[in-house]
Amino acid sequence: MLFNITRMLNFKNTLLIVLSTLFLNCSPKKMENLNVLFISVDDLNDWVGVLNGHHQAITPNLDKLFTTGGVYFSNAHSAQPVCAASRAAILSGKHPINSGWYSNTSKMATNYDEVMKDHDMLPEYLKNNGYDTFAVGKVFHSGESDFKEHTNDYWSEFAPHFWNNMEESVKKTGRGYRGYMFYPFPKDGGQLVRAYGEDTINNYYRERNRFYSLCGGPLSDSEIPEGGMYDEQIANWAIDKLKSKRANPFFMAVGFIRPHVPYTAPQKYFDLYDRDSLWIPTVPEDEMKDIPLFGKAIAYGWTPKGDWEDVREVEGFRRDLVHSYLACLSFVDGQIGKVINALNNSEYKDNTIIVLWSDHGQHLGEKRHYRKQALWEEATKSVLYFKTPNSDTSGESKEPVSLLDIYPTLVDLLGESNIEALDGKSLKPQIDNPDQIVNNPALSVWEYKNYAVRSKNWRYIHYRDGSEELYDHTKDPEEYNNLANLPEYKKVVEEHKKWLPKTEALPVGSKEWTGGKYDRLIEEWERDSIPVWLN
Ligand SMILES: [Ca+2]
Ligand SMILES: [Ca+2]
Repeated sequence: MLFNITRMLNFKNTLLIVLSTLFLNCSPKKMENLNVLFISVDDLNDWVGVLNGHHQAITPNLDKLFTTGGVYFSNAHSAQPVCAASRAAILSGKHPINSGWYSNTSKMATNYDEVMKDHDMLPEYLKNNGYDTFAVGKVFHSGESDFKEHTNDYWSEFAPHFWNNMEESVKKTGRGYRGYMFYPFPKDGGQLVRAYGEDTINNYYRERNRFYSLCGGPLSDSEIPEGGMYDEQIANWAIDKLKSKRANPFFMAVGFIRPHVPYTAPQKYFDLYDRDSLWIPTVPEDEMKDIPLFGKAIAYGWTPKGDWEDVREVEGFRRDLVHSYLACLSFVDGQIGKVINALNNSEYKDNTIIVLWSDHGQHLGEKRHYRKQALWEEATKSVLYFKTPNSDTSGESKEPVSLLDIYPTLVDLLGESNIEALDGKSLKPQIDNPDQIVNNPALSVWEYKNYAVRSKNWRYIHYRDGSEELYDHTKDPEEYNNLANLPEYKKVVEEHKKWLPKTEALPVGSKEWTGGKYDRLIEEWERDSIPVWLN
C-alpha cells in the first residue's frame, strides 16, 4: 500500500514537472525583477540647471542625478501639453489621436474599454506581472487614478490625499481653485486678486476657474499645512516605503505637484535667488506678427484681458512669476533629492530603475503666453530621464522623443517585448548609447487637430484651420521667426507634414466636431477686433 502511494506521488510529481516545463516553455520570458522608481514633476520645463533653460536655476539634486549615470533626453515632448491628457497618454501608452483623450477629459472613462482593450495601464501591467505597485501624489491628474472603477487594478497601495485634511486658514486664500492639491495660495490670493479685487475674482470665478491661479509668492511657516507642503508629505511617504522589506519587486509612482501654479513655496527657496537680477526670457516687440490667428487665440490664455496683458499691467508681476517658478523648482528639486538619497541608502540601490519625467513644459511669457496648453517649444518640451542598473552608459540624448515612449521603454528594460499595443517606441537604444540616431519626430497635439511635429532641428506647427508655423532650431532656438510661409522652406514643411496623422479620433464623448473655444474666440475677434497686444 505504502509503495503504491509513493508510486502515485512520484507519478503525480513527474506529471507536474512535465506540465510545468510545458507551461514555462509556452509562457513569455520572465520579467526581470528590477524595481522601478517612477518620479513625475508637474509642469516642469527645462529650467533645470543641466538642461540650461534658465542659467540661474538652482537644481543641485536633478543636476547630480542627471550627470551621475543614466541618460537624460533633452528633446523630449509631451503628447498633449496639459496635465490630465499628457498623463493619460503616458500611463496608457496611447496617443490622444488614438484614444480621443484630448484636453477635455471629463468623459475619458466612457471609452476606456475601447482604448485599453489590448493592454493594461502601466501600473496594472506590472501588478499583473508580480509587482507591488504604489502611488503617492499626482500620478494621474487626480492622483492615483482618473478612472475610479479601475484604481484597484492599478495599485497594491496608494497614499491618502494629504490635502483632504487642509486647515481652513490654508483653504481661505485659494477660493476653491480646482483640486486642493495645488494649495497653498499666496497670503492674499495672489497678484490678480490684488489687482482685480475680491468681488471681481469671486464673480468671475464662476465662469472661469483658472482666472487667478497664475500667481506666486513665498509662504511663511504659518501658511504651510501642519504636515508640511504636500510635496514634502509625498516625499516622506515614498521614503518610508523605501525602508520597507519586500518579497516582490516594486513599482513606485511618486508624483510631485510643484512647480504647477500657484507658484508658492516656503520663503527659504525664494531667498536662494536675487529677484532683481533674474534673467527674464526675452519677448521681441513684434513676436506675434508672424503667428497665425489660431496661434494668437491659443496665446490669449485664461484671464479677463488675456494672460500677457493682465501680467503686464501689474507692476513687477512677470518678475514675480519667474522668481516664484524658480523657487518652486528649487523646492521640488529638494524633495526629489530626499527620495533619491533614500533610494541610495536603501537595499534597493543597485536593483532599481529610475524614471523621472514632467508631463509638459511651461511658458513664462514667451510667445506672450503663460503656463502650458500650446504647441510651442516651452509648452511641449518636458523633462525625461532613465537610469537602469543594467546599463552603465550615461549622458544626454538629443534625439526627439515622446513621453509616450516611457511605457514601452520600461517594458523593454524589464525584459519584455510585448509592446505592440503601445503607440510609443522603446528608448532602450538611446539608453544603451545616448549618441544613437533615431530620426523619429515627436508628435504633440493641442486639443483636436492642432499639431506640432518636433524633429531634431525643426518645429512644424499645423493648426486645424490649415495655418502653419515652422522654426529652425539650429538658428532660432527661441522660435522667434516663423518660416512656414517662405517659399524656400516649402520642402521642409512638406517633409514635416508627412508626420501628421492621417486619421484622428474625435474627442471622446463627441460624435462630430463642432468647433471649440479657439474657433469661437477667433470669430469674436473677426467680428470686433483682435487685442492690440496680439498683433
Ligand atoms: Ca501638468
Ligand atoms: Ca515671431
